[in-house]
Formats: sequence, structure tokens, C-alpha cells
Amino acid sequence: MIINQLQKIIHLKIVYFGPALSGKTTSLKSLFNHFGKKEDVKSIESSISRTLFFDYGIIMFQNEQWQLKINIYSTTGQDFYVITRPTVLKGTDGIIFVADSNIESFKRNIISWKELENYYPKNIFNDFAKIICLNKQDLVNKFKVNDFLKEIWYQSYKNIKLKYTIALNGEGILESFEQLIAMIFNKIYKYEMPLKFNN
Ligand SMILES: Nc1nc2c(ncn2[C@@H]2O[C@H](COP(=O)(O)OP(=O)(O)O)[C@@H](O)[C@H]2O)c(=O)[nH]1
Ligand SMILES: [Mg+2]
Repeated sequence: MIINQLQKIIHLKIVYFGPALSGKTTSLKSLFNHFGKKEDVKSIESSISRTLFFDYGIIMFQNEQWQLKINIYSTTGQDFYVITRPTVLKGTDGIIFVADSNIESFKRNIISWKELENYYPKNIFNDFAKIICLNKQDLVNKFKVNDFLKEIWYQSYKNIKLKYTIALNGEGILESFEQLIAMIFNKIYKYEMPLKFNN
């Protein structure tokens, strides 16, 4: 987070993380669609339309005094590009972990979560806001949520929430995003920064 007192701008960085094909790009596009900015998502895609490096877009909010500029990224889930991920994850204020609820993706979600966790020292990972979106809720063959939560030791984390999404039709996407922003600003209030948003 960068707070520019002079220009009254706050910069946030939010990252959509998760295994390949879990629905990160779809979630991001759906989010920007809510704000009428679907065209503003920049993706670097391969010929088969999988994200090559990352998707990126900015959403701005404004109140009387302050401007809030939210930089939003999604990482690539393809192992070949694993090298771009630490760069994207740097300076992150909040993470939306997009899990693929398909029973066949169970293990890949766990691996991806552990990978994410390993980028940060434990206290830092605990500190920033995290939301797990169990995406693809429309599927019939989903893994049991409790199995997943147990496997990643969900109870051991702070600043974490669980949401259910269907990125394909936008269900839960905006709510998850708003929840994450609220969590980020709750943290700021704790440090008694004089901010108030009512976008
Ligand atoms: N059934 C279903 N499919 C989804 C959902 N979200 C994304 N997908 C599909 O999953 C595939 C991968 O999505 P994409 O957003 O490219 O995944 P990414 O690799 O995480 O960016 C695409 O075929 C999407 O249409 C969802 O909520 N339900
Ligand atoms: Mg993608």
C-alpha cells in the first residue's frame, strides 16, 4: 500500500492467485464487468487463451477527499511461468485465492495454496487479508469443503475468509472483492489512519 498524503491517493495491490484454470481470469473479468470496465483488463495470453504472464487492471474509487486506486493482478497458473509469480506477489495488500471446486482439482488447490504460503514469512502471510473463493460452485462433482480446509490448516490463519463463487456468471465475485477491501481497511483503522471511504 502506498499512501500519498499530498495528492490524497491510496494505492492498493490485490492479487488473484490459484491453480491453473481455477477461474482467476474469469473472476477478474467478471469483477471489471461489474464496474463497466471489462475492456480495461489487460491480459497477455497464449494462442489457446491461457494467461501467459498475468492479467492486470485498475479500479478507482473516489470520495470527497481521497482517491483509492486498486491495482489488480492475476497470476499465471502455468508452472512454466512460475518465475513471474514472485514479482506479481510483491507488495501485495490482499489476496483472493481462487480454488477450483472440481473434485479432480483438489490436490492442485492444496499445492497452489502451499506455494502461495511459501512466498511469505509466516507472520507476513498471516497479516495481510486473504479470501479463499471456492469457485465453480455450479459443478456437480465438488470436493468437500471441510476436507480442503483441514488440509490447508484453515483454522491456523488470521485475516482469512471463505467465499463461494461462480466466476462464469459473476456470482459472489463482487462480494468477495468488497470483503477483501473491507478487511484491508479494517487493518488500517487498527493503525488509526484517518481514512473514511464511501465509494
Ligand atoms: N463451470 C465453471 N467453469 C468456470 C468457472 N469459472 C471459470 N470457469 C472455466 O474454467 C476455465 C479456466 O478459467 P480461467 O479464468 O481461464 O482460469 P485461470 O487459469 O485461473 O485464469 C475456463 O474454461 C472457464 O470458462 C465457474 O465458476 N464454473
Ligand atoms: Mg488466467
